[in-house]
Amino acid sequence: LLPLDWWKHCVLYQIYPRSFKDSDGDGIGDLKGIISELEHFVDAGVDAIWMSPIFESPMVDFGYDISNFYKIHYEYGTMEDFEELLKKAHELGIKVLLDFVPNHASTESEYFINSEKKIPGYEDYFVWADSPGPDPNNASVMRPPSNWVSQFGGSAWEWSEARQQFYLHQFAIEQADFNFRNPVVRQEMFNIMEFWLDKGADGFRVDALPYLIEADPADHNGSYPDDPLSGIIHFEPHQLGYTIPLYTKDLIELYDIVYEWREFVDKYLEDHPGDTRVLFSEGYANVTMTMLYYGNEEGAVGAHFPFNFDFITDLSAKSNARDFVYIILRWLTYMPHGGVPNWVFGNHDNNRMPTRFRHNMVDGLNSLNMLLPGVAVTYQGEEIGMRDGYVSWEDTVDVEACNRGDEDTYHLYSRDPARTPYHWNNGTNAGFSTGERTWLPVADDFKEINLAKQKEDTRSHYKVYQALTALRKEKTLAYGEYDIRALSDRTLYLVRSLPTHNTYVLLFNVADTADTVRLDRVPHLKLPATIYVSSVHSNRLAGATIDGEQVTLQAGEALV
Ligand code: TEU
Repeated sequence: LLPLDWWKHCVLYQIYPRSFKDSDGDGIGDLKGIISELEHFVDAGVDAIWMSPIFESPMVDFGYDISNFYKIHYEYGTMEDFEELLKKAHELGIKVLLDFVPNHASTESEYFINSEKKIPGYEDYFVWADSPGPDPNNASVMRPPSNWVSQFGGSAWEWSEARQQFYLHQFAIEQADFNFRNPVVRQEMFNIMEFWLDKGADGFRVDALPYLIEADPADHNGSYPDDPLSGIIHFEPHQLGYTIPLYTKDLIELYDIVYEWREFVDKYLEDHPGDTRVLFSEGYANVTMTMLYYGNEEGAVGAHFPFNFDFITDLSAKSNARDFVYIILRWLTYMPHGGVPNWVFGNHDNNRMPTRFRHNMVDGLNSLNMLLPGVAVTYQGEEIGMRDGYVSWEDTVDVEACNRGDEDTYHLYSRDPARTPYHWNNGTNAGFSTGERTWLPVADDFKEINLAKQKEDTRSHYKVYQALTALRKEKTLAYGEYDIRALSDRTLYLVRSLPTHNTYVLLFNVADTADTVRLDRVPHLKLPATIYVSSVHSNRLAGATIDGEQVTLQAGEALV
């Protein structure tokens, strides 16, 4: 068994810096806060962290609107802080990945300011387009070039008085889409990556890739083609869902750009022998388009892996064991040969894992994550089972919720509940900040659900998480075969086996009622079997043995 490169079997932890740990009492998380808690990752058994953007930003989309790609945002700290974070993390053996946001820049960036003024070299930095003329019903309003819709609601085109043209923004108005048909822009992306690789970053999570490139007017008689209407009649024009994003998302040309970036990183590594830097791509797309991020049939290589969001998009509390098995096998069978799989259960854009599923599934879902082959991804708080926080309309700050929702509907869109501060302990602001106000309210269940308490309790989600990350050091979990199947509508098994090594079996009842299953249907399971990990609410303790032909699992119970 050859040693695996670090990223192929790591536990990857997402930090949302604004909500992780505040060191200076302003109610906003920062780099010094992260530095002060680096030991947490060692204790939890995490191998690598990726941080949502920490770069200079007006914070319209909390860092995803970058005004300077080469600077640390002042609320988060300084370049010295970042260098210290990197150094200390590396000393502890933890890899550090940054968020690379290539699709767009803040309208307050030099790029955009210069482009709007048509400063030579910047004219075509963004997707600029003429208006087909004034609105017939309102002559003071210019008609947009096409019916394209922004992800955050409204038209994807915004009029610039200064330039007397529209610019494209697939996200907020303040996030202008770069023009990837411009070689100067393509070069600038290399420059940005090189800058952070030189600093020592171990790689990037690459943001919003499906939106990188749009239809070229040159292919459509010189104008931007309308996206087809979706046929769903209750959507208003310029509302998300009104159109099918045929000309704005998943365009085949975008993959060449991803392959170009991989080539760039691999070239960079030729001068750094023995080193590995990685690209993990982010994008919500169907399975075929997602798999193309790995590479194509012609042999081009892309991201080290595309994030797998299937547990977020295709499974929920309503799913049965067969749904789980189907969704897991779909990734593993569509994945190109030799690819590294990964599993994401939550992030800063979606409701938290225990809220989307059931509270009693936390340990089972973490067990599944850790026992499946490949990379286990954890969003901050999943290791202690943090649930969505309640954020009132008055406290809502997410641009998507504010644009698309109102007092009655904002909760359908708001990403704030998944972004409330981390629960360190039962003290002021859950130990997140000593400040009077935090940027988002702390969830009110922090006294029951917090790290300090779970470290003390004899049984807790955190202790289960630690046992699981420790188990991943076993060769079987890194190199073994997998076999996954539903034993009933409620219970699934996952077997990991490797000749001459221990076999590990996960039994997981995903339903909200108890289930009794026969163990003779689980391949490789030899009885009596020792329990390594059991969910917090299980009647069985780690160290106990299972004998007998059948076993009854409580709702949500999992046993390894
Ligand atoms: O999200 C990209 C993305 O695909 C969005 O559609 C996302 O799913 C949506 O906002 C969820 O409501 C990335 C970031 O993760 C997100 O936080 C940013 O807002 C977005 O890019 C723009 O940079």
